[in-house]
Amino acid sequence: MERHRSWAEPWKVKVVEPIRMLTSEQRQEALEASGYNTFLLRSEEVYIDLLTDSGTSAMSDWQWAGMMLGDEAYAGSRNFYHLEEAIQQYYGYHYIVPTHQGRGAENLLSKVLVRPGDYVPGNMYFTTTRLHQELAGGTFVDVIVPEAHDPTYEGPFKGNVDLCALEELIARVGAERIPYVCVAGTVNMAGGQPVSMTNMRELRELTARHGIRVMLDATRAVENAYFIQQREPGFHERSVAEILREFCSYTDGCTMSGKKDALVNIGGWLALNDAVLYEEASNLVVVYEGLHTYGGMAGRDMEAMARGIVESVQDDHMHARVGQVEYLGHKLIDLGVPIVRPVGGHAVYLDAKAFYPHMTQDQFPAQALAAYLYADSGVRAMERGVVSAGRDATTGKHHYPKLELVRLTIPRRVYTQAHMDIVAESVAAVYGARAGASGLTMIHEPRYLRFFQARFKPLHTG
Ligand code: P61
Repeated sequence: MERHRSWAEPWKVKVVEPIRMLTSEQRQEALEASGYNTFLLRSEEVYIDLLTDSGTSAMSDWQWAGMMLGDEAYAGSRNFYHLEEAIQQYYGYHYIVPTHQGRGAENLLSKVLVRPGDYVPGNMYFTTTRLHQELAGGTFVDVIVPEAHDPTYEGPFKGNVDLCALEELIARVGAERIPYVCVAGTVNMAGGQPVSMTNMRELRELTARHGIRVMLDATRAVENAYFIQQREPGFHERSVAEILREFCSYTDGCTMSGKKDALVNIGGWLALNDAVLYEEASNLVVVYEGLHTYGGMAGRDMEAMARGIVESVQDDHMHARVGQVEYLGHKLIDLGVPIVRPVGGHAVYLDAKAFYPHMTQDQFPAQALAAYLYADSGVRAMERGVVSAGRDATTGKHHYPKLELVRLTIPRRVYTQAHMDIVAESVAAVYGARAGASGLTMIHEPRYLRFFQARFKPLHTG
């Protein structure tokens, strides 16, 4: 492609789904009925849905065609073997255990490897990942580079593992208490920030010296590979597919939510290179998910995911996908709105602390900001701050993350540039009205993953 020209998505639209914006009064009512939690809105009440990129992508005609080729046999479906081949070819792992989605794989991995009293270092927590580690008796330890916690710092690889912090942990607790290092690329809670290939190579070298495994959260590893291609010296001429293969080669297995990179509405997997661990996981999967050749998915779902993997590693797809996120991010930067820098792979993250410096974190500024945004335009976003961080498993106190963010998550191949413009206008309007904004108080707090179902009310009305 000629670099000086504008670029566009490498597809055209074949099927459309109507959307509509409710009136301002209706949106206010919906917000109250949902306890100021965007997870509790009905999707029909939403105009532009940027809650998540999980399971919300548009499938291609080739994927839909594959849905008609579902082999719905209970055991040994041909679609499982297609999926297995695609994962082996593009990610490079030997053994595949299918699961209904990412957390199913996290459950299996934690049950197989984490023992009470263990420590699981990771490049920033992720909600479901950490919970499964804790439920298995482990303690998560954050070993991401410190700049990941600074929304204004413009580093190319803010998802990197802090190798010194990891060395210190190993020295403190002993390698035998660390079943694996959990590396996510990109890092969701840090703003969709990538990990460099250099960091992965060094991590591999360090952990090999101590006999510690590395497990990848591969949910957005293709987006991570795209950033390596764009930002890391020596990778510009290599394809996203090649980079992904090398990246995974420094790890011993992965958990995967196919609902993101792999362009499907449901599905996931656990991949392992070790035959003994695989034996155990493929036995456990029949307890929690389904037989080891479907793991909770229909045959057609596995076919769609096998095809989605092939499409996801195409350079032009990734260019358009991340390009759209960057388009929205740079538009907001130009409007003077504080966002996490640099712009991430799957979402633009608003810095709620910078929006509302007059609120304490106990007033849930990001939760409030997501509510104001919905009230303004029907755009649905997600809180990624103190509510998402939950409580410390031992002390029971709130975690107070440095990042108090609202995530505007872009589904793949779903919205147009015009939708992004509408979103930017609405965010700018909410930013303009920031001085008059007030916080929330939590009136219902579920025990696990509270952010999904918690309810709030305004601290002040009017
Ligand atoms: C998301 F608010 N992500 O970003 P599952 N690892 C990673 C993920 O991003 C991920 C999973 C594992 C979602 C859905 C979601 O706190 C939340 O297929 C890096 O969702 O089980 C999921 O994969 C788990 C939203 C999950 C959340 C947890 O929107």
